[in-house]
Amino acid sequence: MADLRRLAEFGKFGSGVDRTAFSEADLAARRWLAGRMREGGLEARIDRLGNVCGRTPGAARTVVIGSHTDTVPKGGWLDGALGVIYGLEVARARLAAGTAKDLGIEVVSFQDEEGTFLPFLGARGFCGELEETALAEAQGKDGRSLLEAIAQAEFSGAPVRLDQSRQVAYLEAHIEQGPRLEAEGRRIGVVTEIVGLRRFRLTSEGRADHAGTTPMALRRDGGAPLLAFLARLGAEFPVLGGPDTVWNIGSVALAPGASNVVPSAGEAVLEFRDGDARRLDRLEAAIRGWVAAANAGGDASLRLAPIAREAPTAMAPALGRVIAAAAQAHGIEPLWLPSGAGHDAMVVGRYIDAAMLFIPSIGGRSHDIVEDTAEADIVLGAQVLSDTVARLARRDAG
Ligand code: HGY
Ligand code: MN
Ligand code: MN
Repeated sequence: MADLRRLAEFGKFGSGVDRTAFSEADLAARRWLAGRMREGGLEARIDRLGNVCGRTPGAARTVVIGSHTDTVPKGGWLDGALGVIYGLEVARARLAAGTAKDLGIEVVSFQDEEGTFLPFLGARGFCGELEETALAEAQGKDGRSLLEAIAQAEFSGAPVRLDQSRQVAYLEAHIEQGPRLEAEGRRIGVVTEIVGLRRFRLTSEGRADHAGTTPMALRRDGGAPLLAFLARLGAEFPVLGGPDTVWNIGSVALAPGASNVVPSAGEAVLEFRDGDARRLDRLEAAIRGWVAAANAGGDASLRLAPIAREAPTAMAPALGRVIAAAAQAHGIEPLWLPSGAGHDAMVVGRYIDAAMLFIPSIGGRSHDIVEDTAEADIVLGAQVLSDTVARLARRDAG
């Protein structure tokens, strides 16, 4: 709890934190974390991308316990931080008990899970699926390119990488960030799958003109077609989507952004998520069709550029059952549920067995400074994760 609270001081923003990837607060938090790992007896490093890894020395086989310490703007104190500090605590506990030499721990804080520059940057680098072109194209919201941010951070540790000859599993604990555990009175969740996601940048171009003198028929409004598209999305997605489809228009901007200037351009960022990849395909086909139809009329010039595309990812059922058994040993019947939020586990889980443990979020709130979880639930989650590793160690030895 002390380490979680200390981590929340980096980028503190009211009751939450603002610690977006590669911000000063994020870099300071990563350096602090590496120091805390070393103080706990782990071998720690920070790689060029900003991934922090601490490894208990000596074991031939390890479990990777990870999550992220970057946050969304004005986010909560537990999203990501919880899973990383759990990993640190489990590693220290195993070192203290002398069990870390049987099955070691690699604790990882992945960089930019939240996509300030590139969603799942660190987890992708870990899995070896980052292409230099993607790195070179990524831009942050603070005006820097990703490559500039990486260069300014000056991290130079050896790459934190997947190694299936050593790493037997990936575990990620996280707050649920939704209402289900609380509503059903359950203290532990085991994730079945992480839903798929598609995210796009929609841009439109027009021409700036005087908003008072230019007749409507002569305008090339850079905002109106974009807003019409967004209105159509709001009207048609409830019909096209399934019962669990969610969508979000998270950012909209018009340039130059003055009441008396016809917009010269517009930009929006939108995303939708569902556990069914075919449904995601249908929704994508629909919005591509709307763009084509709007542009065919000749008045609009809309462009849709993909930013992120994540397939739904199943967690390893056998590994989930180990978490469930560890919870049951505490007298807790866990709830099996899908995750509507993306997690580093959805990238790593494509390569090695991965499982996620959830603990409740008060009021289901997250991605906001009000995000919180009862301390007793935070502590219970750490115990269940620690017991999960102990069970894996017995299985590994047997
Ligand atoms: O966007 C997400 O689902 C996650 O919080 N990164
Ligand atoms: Mn998040
Ligand atoms: Mn998270």
